[in-house]
Amino acid sequence: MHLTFALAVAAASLAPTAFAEVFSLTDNHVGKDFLTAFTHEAIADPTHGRVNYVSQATALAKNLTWANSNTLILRGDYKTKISASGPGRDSVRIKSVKTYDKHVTVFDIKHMPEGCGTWPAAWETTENGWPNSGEVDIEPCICFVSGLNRVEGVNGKGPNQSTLHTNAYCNMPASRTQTGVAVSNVCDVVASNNVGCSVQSTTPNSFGTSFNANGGGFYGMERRDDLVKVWFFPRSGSVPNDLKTGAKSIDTGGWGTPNAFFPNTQCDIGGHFGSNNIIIDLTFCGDWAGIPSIYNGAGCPGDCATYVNDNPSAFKNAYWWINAVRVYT
Ligand SMILES: *[C@@H]1O[C@H](CO)[C@@H](O)[C@H](O)[C@H]1NC(C)=O
Ligand SMILES: CC(=O)N[C@H]1CO[C@H](CO)[C@@H](O)[C@@H]1O
Repeated sequence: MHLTFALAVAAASLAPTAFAEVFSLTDNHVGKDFLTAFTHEAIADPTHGRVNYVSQATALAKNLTWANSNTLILRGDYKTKISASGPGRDSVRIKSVKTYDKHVTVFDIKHMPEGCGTWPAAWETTENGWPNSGEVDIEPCICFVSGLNRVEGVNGKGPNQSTLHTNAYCNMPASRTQTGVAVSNVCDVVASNNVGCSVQSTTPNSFGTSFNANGGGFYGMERRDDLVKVWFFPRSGSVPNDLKTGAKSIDTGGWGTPNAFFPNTQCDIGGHFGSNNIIIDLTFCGDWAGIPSIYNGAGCPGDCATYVNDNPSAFKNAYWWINAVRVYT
């Protein structure tokens, strides 16, 4: 290409937004499509929750997974009292068959699991033979919907947050352009005692009961070799049109300042994350939501595992209602 022409084209394409990042729709997961494009992982929960992840056949038979042409529901059991000696409450964890490197994932979610002890998450990781290899207990994670359900009206911080979990040598700069508030800037799970580098959303209605009451919303996550960005848009607010409508092509340059921005200034993002699967799950208690100071600090009663075992009806609203998961590359 002639240099002057190339510069002119570059200048023209830069005109509408200074940092246009255009991606094309590759996978549009809606309704029954999830039953073939994702697998149910009937595994022991690596985060040690009070959960019994079941197979797809069991999930369909027990109506924990339900899909029609435009809706996917994933839920925890809310009918059965659980024996304290068993593995935990039945629930589901699904994983995309395909893996992705540079891409944008859009979640259109109408409802997420709520209630004390629930720990819902939508995230991406490279399982890499894990957990069967038995060696790796670190999941390098881009967790973009993850949080703690609190009792309405309980004071305190989030934590409704986006987090990177990595192996060694990955830090985030203290100052960066994002609307959320950085909680920790050390992404290495060993150095951060399994916390990772998380950014708490300051957008109201981004999680739990208030998210659900508001009709849910849209999460977008852009991953490139040099950065990860996460946006959240409440359904009732102003939502970028391409993201909202499932357009064939999207431009994250038009989505404004992200909630969370993870640059590569002190972290080789491309080197830390491989080809990722998308995972959606619902666990109970476990390594984070079950920590007594966190569980009780959220206004939840007694001991998390006992509460989950003994109170099935408390989990009636412990379900995901997913309109779509779209992947752009
Ligand atoms: C299964 O779950 C779906 C979605 O929540 C619900 O509409 C349906 O009534 C349930 N079916 C049965 C038999 O409970
Ligand atoms: C729904 C919810 O819990 N939102 C909270 C997310 O975290 C911020 C603090 O950063 C709170 O202000 C929100 O209320």
